[in-house]
Order: sequence, then C-alpha cells, then structure tokens
Amino acid sequence: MCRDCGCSDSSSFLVADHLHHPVKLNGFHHSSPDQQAQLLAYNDQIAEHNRAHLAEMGVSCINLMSAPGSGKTLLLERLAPKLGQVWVIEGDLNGALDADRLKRCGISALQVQTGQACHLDAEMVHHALHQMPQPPPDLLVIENVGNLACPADFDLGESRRIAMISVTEGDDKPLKYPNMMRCADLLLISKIDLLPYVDFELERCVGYAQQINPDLKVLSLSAKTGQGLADLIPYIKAKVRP
Ligand SMILES: Nc1nc2c(ncn2[C@@H]2O[C@H](COP(=O)(O)OP(=O)(O)O)[C@@H](O)[C@H]2O)c(=O)[nH]1
Ligand SMILES: [Mg+2]
Repeated sequence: MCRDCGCSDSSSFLVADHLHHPVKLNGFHHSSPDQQAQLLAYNDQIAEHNRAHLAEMGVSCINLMSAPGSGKTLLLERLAPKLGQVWVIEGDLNGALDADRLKRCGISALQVQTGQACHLDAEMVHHALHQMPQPPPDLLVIENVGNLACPADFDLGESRRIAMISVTEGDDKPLKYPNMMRCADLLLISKIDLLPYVDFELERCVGYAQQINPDLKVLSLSAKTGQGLADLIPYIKAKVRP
C-alpha cells in the first residue's frame, strides 16, 4: 500500500454509471502503519464477503492489474466477446472513458471512479456488485486502476489475479514490482507486436517474474494483432464456472 499518499482511504469514490458530472468527495489524508494494517484487515473481510457473494451466484471473477496504458481495456474489447456472458467493472480515478469504450463494443460494463485512490478496494467492488446485471454473468472482470503497486495489496474477492506488463514498459518491471508478481496467478506480456521497436527481452522479463514467483504462468500477446489470444482464452475459460 502507498504509505505517503493516503490513497488507502476508500471514502472518496463513486459508482459513476451514466453520470457525466460526477461529484468527488475528498477523503485524502495520511495514515499510520497501524491504521494501514487495520484498513487492510477490514478490506480482507469485505473481500471475503464479495467472494462468498460471487460464489453463491456462480460468478467467476478476475482482477486485471497493470500500469496505465499497458493495454487492459483493448484486451477486454477483443477478449470479452469470446468469453460468453461477461460483466466488467472499470476502475479509474476519473471519468467513464473505459466503460464507454466497452459499451460501444457491446460489452456490459460499470465504471467506478476512485477519486484520489490509486487502486480499487473491496468496498468499492461490493457497492458495484449491487449493480450487477441479472441474471448474473458467468465471468466478472475487474479492470483495476492503472498501477503496478497498490492494487497488489487489496484483495477484491476475485478468484484469479492477472497482472500485465507491456513491452514498452521495460523488461525489468517484475523486479521493481515484486508484490504484483507474487500475488498474480498469470502474467501477461502485452503489445508484443512492438517487440521489433523496443529494447525488451521477453526471456529476461519472464525470468525475473518467475525468479520472484516460480509458480507464475506467463503468456505473451498482442491485443492489436490478436497474437497469443488463442492461448489466453482457454486459460480463462478453464477458470470460469460452468
Ligand atoms: N501496438 C499495440 N498497441 C496497443 C496494444 N494494446 C493496447 N494498445 C494501445 O495502447 C494504448 C493504451 O491501451 P488501453 O487498452 O487503453 O490501456 P489500459 O490503460 O491498460 O486500459 C491504446 O492506444 C491502445 O490502442 C497492443 O497489443 N499493441
Ligand atoms: Mg483501461
């Protein structure tokens, strides 16, 4: 969790579906390590509640995490139509651009605005779950706020965590964000269509990631060209309840 920015405070968020002029509440403050531990414990309780709620409804849930711009939304635009009944919760500090993008592709999505928080937390997801379409989807994908640090600390009640690093970010990123590598079930290396243009060694990145988490499965793909999507679809389908 971010120790300086006070971003662990979840009091400043709103669910912003169809809101064009959302009001932001200011919950910004500094918190001590004790307060942060309490906050994470509280978050874990609500995450368990979300998990139980999702299990009851037969909904599998993926928490998709990466830096801003690594290609989460484009991947969902390309992938969701191939995955059956999918609902997406979009987390962003501001605006509803990503939910609008998905809706334009015919994908059901709800935007959550976090205000000043640089991650989603379980309470935000709990509120959003009350707006889940009925009958429930087979799969809920949560696109977390773009950030490789704080989201790793906040369990949302998901069944799987997918982390993503794009080749434009540099192959050293697993070493810089080890918590994200530790907490993930799957690492996606995205934008591989750009490999000829950037200094990014695929094997080195995979090596760093698996040095931190030897169980981490890694797939590389390009949402732009579609390369690698055929390997990701069965991975996700295998995690989705029948
Ligand atoms: N070349 C290339 N560009 C991509 C790819 N995936 C996403 N992009 C572009 O990267 C930018 C950020 O993508 P977006 O999906 O919004 O990233 P997000 O912030 O992680 O949701 C957009 O301009 C995308 O078109 C890819 O596989 N290859
Ligand atoms: Mg996005």
